[in-house]
Amino acid sequence: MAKRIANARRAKPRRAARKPIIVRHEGNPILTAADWPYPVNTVFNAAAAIVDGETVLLVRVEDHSGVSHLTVARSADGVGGWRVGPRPALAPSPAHPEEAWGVEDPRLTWLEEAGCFAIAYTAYSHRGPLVALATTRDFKTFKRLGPALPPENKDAALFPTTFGGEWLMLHRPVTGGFGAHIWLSRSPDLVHWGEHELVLQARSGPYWDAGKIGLSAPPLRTNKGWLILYHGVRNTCSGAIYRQGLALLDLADPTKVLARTGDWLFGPEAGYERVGDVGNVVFCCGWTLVDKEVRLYYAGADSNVCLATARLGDLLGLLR
Ligand code: M1P
Repeated sequence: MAKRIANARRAKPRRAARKPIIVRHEGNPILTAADWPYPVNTVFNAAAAIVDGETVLLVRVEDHSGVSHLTVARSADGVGGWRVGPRPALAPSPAHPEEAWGVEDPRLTWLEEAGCFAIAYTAYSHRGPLVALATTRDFKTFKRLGPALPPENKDAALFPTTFGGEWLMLHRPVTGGFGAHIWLSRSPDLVHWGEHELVLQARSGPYWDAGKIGLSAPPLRTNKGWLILYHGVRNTCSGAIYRQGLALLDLADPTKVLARTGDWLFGPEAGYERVGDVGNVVFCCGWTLVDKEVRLYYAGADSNVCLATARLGDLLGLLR
């Protein structure tokens, strides 16, 4: 008895469990095919923006032929009460053969100087996936700017401002045998793109982002730098695992990487992230910043739209 009391005295007080940085919404997934006003296979990989105080998602929708289009969903609080458009907002156009197999994975950026949103999306066809651009002011009418970067290229988003009179775009070309990394290109007019530079490389060896990487949500301006969310892929003997990580780019020169997380920020854990059309995937195309809270709209297993939140300060804290 005396020995047990002595042991109890020596026992150190337990540390309080550390709060998770990423908090998944308890109602996840927040949107599924069942919420769609017309028959679809899956809804996933949504771009996000705050428009007139509402959250607007431009959701990738895969129909029952396997081809994707984009549909608008709006919510007053960004969490529930979603109003889904009755028909596709941006669907493959016969005038754009590069979209013949689908319009996929949009990223939205408000272009302050142009007074419109830019949508960078994957146009998919027998020619291969490429980066295409469109603009909109009201999410009802869209102006296509056409292919910006040739195949194979995906996972693109613009910065919201010009740098020395040029627009900058991050994107992910795939090079046969040399990997898939994040590059930056410049344009005077959103149509002609050049001065391509490598920004962030996939790691190698056992790392979570060794298989390939790609930009997730568009760059988010903070007082520490451009916050970058990117996906990393690890190829395993039972398939790929898609996880999300962070990097910080210099505000004045976004080709300079200031910091990058060693560990992934979050990866597939919940059932709706583990199981679906493509299991073990968390894939994010959009986030919003509301009162220092970052809201990540991501897809689980290529089959739904989910929400997770994080304090901006906590995310930046990972990049010190
Ligand atoms: O299945 C996971 C994702 O795979 C592709 O992403 P990436 O080319 O960046 O590896 C895309 O098909 C994407 O839509 C999909 O969610």
